[in-house]
Amino acid sequence: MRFPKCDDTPLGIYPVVDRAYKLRPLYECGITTAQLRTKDAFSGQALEDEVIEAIKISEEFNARFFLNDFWELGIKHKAYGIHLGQEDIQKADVQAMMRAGIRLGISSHTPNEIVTALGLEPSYLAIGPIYEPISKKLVYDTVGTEDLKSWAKKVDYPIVAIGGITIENIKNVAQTKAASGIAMISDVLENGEISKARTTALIEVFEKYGI
Ligand code: 3NM
Repeated sequence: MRFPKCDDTPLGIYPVVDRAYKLRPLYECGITTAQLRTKDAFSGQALEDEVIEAIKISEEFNARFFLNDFWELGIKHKAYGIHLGQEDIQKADVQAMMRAGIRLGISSHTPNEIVTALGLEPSYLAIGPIYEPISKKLVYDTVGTEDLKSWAKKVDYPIVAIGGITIENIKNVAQTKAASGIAMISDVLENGEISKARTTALIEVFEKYGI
């Protein structure tokens, strides 16, 4: 049994934000997929409230909302999906997520990690870092667009490209036609807040050159 699909339209520009309130301006620009990745900023009830707010806003826009890490809260509040890293999938109750019918996206950085992720038959496979990440230091080599293309050819799952993708280089990633979604943290932001101008420009490039 595999995790549910993400419906037929490409995931598109896929911003990853640290606060729920940042979702609304993204959706107003036409973003249809987003992720909340709060890491250690919240815990307890504050975290749960943030998740509830994010899901509420996302439902208002009929958007595909993925919650990073906190899979139990995602199930409890019926998020569209959960996004987990390779270490998280070892610790999470994959069967519980499967039973809940929630979608699952998994990060991968190497061919071996792709094999591990695909063993769980996820809803999408994130591959990165395509370029040097701006907001996060990773120990992994950059993938680049050539490997993205060749890895994607071997994989029958939607791919999300992530890492160092900006308005300057997104065209190269979109033109690979390998990515259902192109994720980023930094380039939808200006001084830490959502820039509608940047977001709209990114969407335009995806629509012109992507799948
Ligand atoms: N995951 P920016 S790269 C959260 O390769 C994250 O798995 C990555 O941030 C991966 O768009 C990354 O600022 C950071 O480069 C993406």
